[in-house]
Amino acid sequence: MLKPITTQTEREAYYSRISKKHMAPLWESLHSLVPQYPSTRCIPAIWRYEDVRDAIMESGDLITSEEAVRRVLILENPGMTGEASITQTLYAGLQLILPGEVAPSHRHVQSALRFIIEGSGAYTSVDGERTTMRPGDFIITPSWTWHDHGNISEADGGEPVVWLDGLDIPLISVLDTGFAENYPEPEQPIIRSDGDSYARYGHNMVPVRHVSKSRTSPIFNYPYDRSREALARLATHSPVDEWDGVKLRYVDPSTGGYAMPTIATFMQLLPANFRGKSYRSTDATVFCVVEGTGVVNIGQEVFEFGPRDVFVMPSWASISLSAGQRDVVLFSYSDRPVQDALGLLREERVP
Ligand code: 1HN
Repeated sequence: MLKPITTQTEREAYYSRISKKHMAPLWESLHSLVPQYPSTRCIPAIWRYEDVRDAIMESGDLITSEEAVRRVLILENPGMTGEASITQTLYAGLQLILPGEVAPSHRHVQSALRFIIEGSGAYTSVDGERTTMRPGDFIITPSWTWHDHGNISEADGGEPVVWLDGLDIPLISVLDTGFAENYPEPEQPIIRSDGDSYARYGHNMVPVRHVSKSRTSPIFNYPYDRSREALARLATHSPVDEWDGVKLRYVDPSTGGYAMPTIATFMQLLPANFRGKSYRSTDATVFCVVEGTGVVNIGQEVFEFGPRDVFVMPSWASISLSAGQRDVVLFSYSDRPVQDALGLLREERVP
């Protein structure tokens, strides 16, 4: 015989009693815990460089990079205010370093990428090697490596330099695997000359007895002119993908795998007047415009973009990219290596 159905009031009284024992009824939240498709708090958003540049430069009068440790304005996803997240797993920020400044050396478990946006004179040191930061360069700070940044003096031609930082901060936070420490000096000692890693690993060759010890690429600066040249050649001499234009993935040349273990990075070219078809993917992606102007449709949003703008595509939101009268070049990053490794990645292209 069926028991009489309880009333909502009786159920709520029961929920309240069990909450004191740190228990809750699964049946009230089952649908949101196991969504039919990704339902994220991450929303499409754009940071237009012309709207944010003044605030970034103003931060240079507010605090030194020494005091701030890192003078960065976090790009907060408007759906996740206060969480230092641009997507569920990734962080983005715009960092400023002025001529003559040093951002002191430290290391942490979080992996970082730098994508240089403007200015000249800045350099970053990673694990005993220094590299000059130039606009369009993609630079890696691997997990648990000492890193500090600096800028030459104004007299030597140093300018304010701004770059986009991408880190796996929310991912490391959800896994509770974060450790960090400061280096005893502001700058670490330099033990290899500028360009050493690139000479060893950046020319389709590796040192004869090289064995990969790290999960991160041994190249730590992928210079823009090389990436740009490859894209230009492919756009001119071969058919262009109808969704992506010409899109290349940065690799660890010693394995062919992703350049970073938790973050995938890409550079793509949309030929002038390209009208990209629509696709969606579970790897929420951050884009940074390098060259050209265009339009991106993300979900219900339409954003016009230009050089140095940053925009974000949430998981499973439809996206299509279009170029204006000139070729567009876009850098992008996502947590694709993590989804790939765990068999979670899904993509769909609208024909
Ligand atoms: C960090 O170490 C850097 O080294 C940039 O430049 C941004 C955001 C959160 C935590 C550490 C850097 C960061 C960061």
